[in-house]
Amino acid sequence: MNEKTSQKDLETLSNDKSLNESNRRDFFKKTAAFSMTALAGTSLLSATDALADDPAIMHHVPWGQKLGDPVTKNRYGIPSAYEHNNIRRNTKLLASGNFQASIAVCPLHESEGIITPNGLFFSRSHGGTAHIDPNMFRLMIHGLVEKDIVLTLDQLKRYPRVTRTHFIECPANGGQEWRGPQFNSLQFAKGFMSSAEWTGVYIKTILEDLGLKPDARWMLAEGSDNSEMGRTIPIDKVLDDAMLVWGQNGEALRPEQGYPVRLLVPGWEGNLCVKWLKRLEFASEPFYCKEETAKYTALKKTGKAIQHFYANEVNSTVVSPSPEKPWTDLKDGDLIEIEGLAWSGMGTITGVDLSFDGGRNYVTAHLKGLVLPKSWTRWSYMHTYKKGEVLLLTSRAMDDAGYIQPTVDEETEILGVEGVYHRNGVETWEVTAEGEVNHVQIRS
Ligand SMILES: Nc1nc2c(c(=O)[nH]1)N[C@H]1C(S)=C(S)[C@@H](COP(=O)(O)O)O[C@H]1N2
Ligand SMILES: [Mo]
Repeated sequence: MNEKTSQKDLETLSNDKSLNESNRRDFFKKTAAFSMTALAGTSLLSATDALADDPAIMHHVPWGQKLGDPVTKNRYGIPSAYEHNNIRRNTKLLASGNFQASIAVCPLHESEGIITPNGLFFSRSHGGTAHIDPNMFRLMIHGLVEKDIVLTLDQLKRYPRVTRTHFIECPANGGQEWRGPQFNSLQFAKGFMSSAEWTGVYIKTILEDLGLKPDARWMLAEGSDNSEMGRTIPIDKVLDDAMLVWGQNGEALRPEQGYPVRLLVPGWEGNLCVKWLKRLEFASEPFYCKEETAKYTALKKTGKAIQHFYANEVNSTVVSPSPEKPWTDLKDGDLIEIEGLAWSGMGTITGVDLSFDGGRNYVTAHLKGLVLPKSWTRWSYMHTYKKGEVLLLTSRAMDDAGYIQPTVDEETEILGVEGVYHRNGVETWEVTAEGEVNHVQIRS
């Protein structure tokens, strides 16, 4: 079909009003049948009649009147220009002095499903993003192993690979909000995390090959970036499910995620997932005495601190509505889907409750799609909107380790408000009479 004939055919089609109208009637008939069976008579879109004279359906649309771009235009595809607002964001408030040692938060309000596109993955680095030539990559594995080794990337990739879906969450996610809401934004309040399908090798597989000495109790992982970040991880976790990963959502890791290889410690604090990895050392003692290593502690109300604080506890948030996705366009009687995410670094999400009154009463939400261990789990609840209603939307998740998210009071009773890390008390969005959504904190 050449340009002329296709154009002519399309013109004939779009000028034939009767054809268009009968197509539309068919469409509405089908839609009506769907909503009656699936939604038992309630109206999903009370405003469907607004489509009747819509020029976008009545007239020949501009993008159909000429040939589109050749498929070779973007050899590496990019999102539609209309999606330009779906971006990572930064603020001076979160930058430690400059935008190299900084954080770029994930646009969770635009997230779909349980995977973050690589270009939107939350990024935290203490010394900026390093760009490493994969030919220059070396990984040294030494200490309490039978055989010390220095691997190239190709050698590392010869180990049998596994692919797993896990989130990475900075333990400071929500850490600004101990005393109350700081950000009227889902992206800034909860966006210190993202999720991907990671490909790499279990460290236990490498250790079976090299031989781990029986007195090895700790593993130090060190990065080659400007911050040379080092973290110490107990051997039980290393031998359970820690991985060295080079694949992120079906392609190589992004530079911001530690290209070419990072450590992945599923479910545990994001800072342990050392990026731009260069060294693993096994030892009988933890490495805290060494200057280059650090660990995050949590100061309790009693003045004592929790020293070993690794897994990210069960957590959840409402994604839609949110301050960025308000309900200002809804009409009375509209059926609307409330969606959210739940996650736990200790296991698999077993359920999510949703409250409309700030946590006094709860209904059961429905878990959608894949429900995987140490992964984001998407949940949903269908709600009939009443114009002018004022709601306090609070979600509460549970995991198969037996934990349930605490109330804000339960959490601060134990941990006080001086800390930064491991906040997992329930989060609340206030929906105003106008459908605006605000971040609030409910204390009893
Ligand atoms: N080498 C190195 N690894 C690092 C960091 C770093 O600054 N340097 N930041 C850590 C922190 S604090 C977090 S929360 C995670 C963030 O991973 P991401 O940037 O892929 O989201 O990486 C961790 N790994
Ligand atoms: Mo972090």
